[in-house]
Amino acid sequence: MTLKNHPLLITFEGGEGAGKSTLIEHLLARFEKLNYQVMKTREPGGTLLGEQVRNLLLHQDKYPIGSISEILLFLTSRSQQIQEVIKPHLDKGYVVLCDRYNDSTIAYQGIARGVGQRLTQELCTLACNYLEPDLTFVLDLDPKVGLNRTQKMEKEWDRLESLDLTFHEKVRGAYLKLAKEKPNRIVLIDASLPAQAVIEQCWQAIEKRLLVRT
Ligand code: T5A
Repeated sequence: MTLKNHPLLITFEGGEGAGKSTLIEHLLARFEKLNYQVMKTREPGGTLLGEQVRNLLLHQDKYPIGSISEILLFLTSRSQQIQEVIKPHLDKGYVVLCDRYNDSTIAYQGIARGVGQRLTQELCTLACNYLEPDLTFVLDLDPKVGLNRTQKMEKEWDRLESLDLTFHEKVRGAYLKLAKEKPNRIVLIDASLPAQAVIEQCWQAIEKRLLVRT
């Protein structure tokens, strides 16, 4: 099997506990088994600066963060990560699997927080210098189920996870809207299915769109 277009940027989106990290681990192993150069990264984070920004954004409650400041901090992490990690790997022909990207900013800040979809999209475009994913999976899940999954992991909820259910329902609605608007790039996946079924659906979509049998 070979890649039709190579290098590739594949992004993974969805609400809290939708199963992105689990899915990425499995897809990474599949690409490796087929001898592709593949790497995974996450947003916010992925660089020293990005991990500092992640701590500022998610793991503190000492000071408020306004919605525009919040967007600019997420985009600081992304811009740095593109420059330091994503672009250099794409230039070397890697498949890059990225846990969250611009659709997170548009869904969480642009739509759910109410900053505005268009303005947020423009800021994202500026920060990522027009680098769009080749393929995006949106893992769709009832936020009650997703938050319940993260609770079971016994990790401390971060600043955004701790927002009320109405916020997380808006995030879900935002992702559904984006999936409708960008059907060529975004594949909507039912994340309430068992993990193995989610993995298989995503792998099939990758094969269909990006791989050809030789
Ligand atoms: N954010 C981020 C913004 O507001 N704007 C932005 O621009 C960006 C980039 C990131 C936070 O920042 C926000 C969004 C987030 O609030 P994070 O810690 O990276 O914070 O949080 P998440 O990305 O949401 O990561 P989670 O770990 O919470 O969720 P995942 O990765 O989607 O889920 P995963 O794989 O860890 O699975 C959770 C649990 O469910 C199980 C797993 O085993 C695990 O226990 N599971 C399943 N169980 C049943 N069925 C399945 N299909 C399952 N798949 C996994």
